[in-house]
Amino acid sequence: MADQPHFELFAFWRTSATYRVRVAMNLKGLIAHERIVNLEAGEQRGEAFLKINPLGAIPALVEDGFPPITQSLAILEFLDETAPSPPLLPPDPHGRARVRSIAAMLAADTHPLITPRVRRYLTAQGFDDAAWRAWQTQWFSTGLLAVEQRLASESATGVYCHGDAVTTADVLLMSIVVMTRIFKIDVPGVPTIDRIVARCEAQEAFIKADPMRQDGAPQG
Ligand SMILES: N[C@@H](CCC(=O)N[C@@H](CS)C(=O)NCC(=O)O)C(=O)O
Repeated sequence: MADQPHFELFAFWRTSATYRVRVAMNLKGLIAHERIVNLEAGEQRGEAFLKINPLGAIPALVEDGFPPITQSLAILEFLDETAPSPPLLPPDPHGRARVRSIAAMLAADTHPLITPRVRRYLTAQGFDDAAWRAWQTQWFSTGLLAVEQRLASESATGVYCHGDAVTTADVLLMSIVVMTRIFKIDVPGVPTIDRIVARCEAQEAFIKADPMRQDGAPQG
């Protein structure tokens, strides 16, 4: 796209929060030059990156001439305001509140518990691989089962999490589901989520954002 702003996205192949930005940009036909922050090498804690985000977490989106935007939900809202088509939020306040609420269940109450910084802390407290795996299973399941309960029971659920168009809630849902796959964590008993995921993952914007298709992902 010739007349879009020049964006740099601080990213890593496997991250849930970066995946959200990749999907949103794909949906809106935007591109970003990716700057790799290797989480496995601890680059998020290096002096250079801490100037971008003192929390030491990606993504960060930088538009030429502006300060970095951190926090994937803030980035999604920024993209939605500056490139409104297709919208990621419904037109009505009640619908927007519902989508933001479902998104926050995953972005605020699920994902932070399974980040590398939490793993590092728990490992230092004596967690071994099995304990970490049980921890991941616990928090992925808690978040996804709660979202399933809402999606299965609320009339606003449609083909997607909210009605029949992709919203931020679907982007967040997929960002958690792709992580369960990478970590091989099974969360059974989520038929509504399974149906929505099948719909999303048939779309180019989600396919292109698949972590396994990003630079640096393991091959084969
Ligand atoms: N709430 C933040 C979460 C950012 C975050 O935790 N990113 C992870 C990757 S998905 C990260 O960079 N973690 C580095 C670490 O935990 O050391 C957002 O939505 O952007």
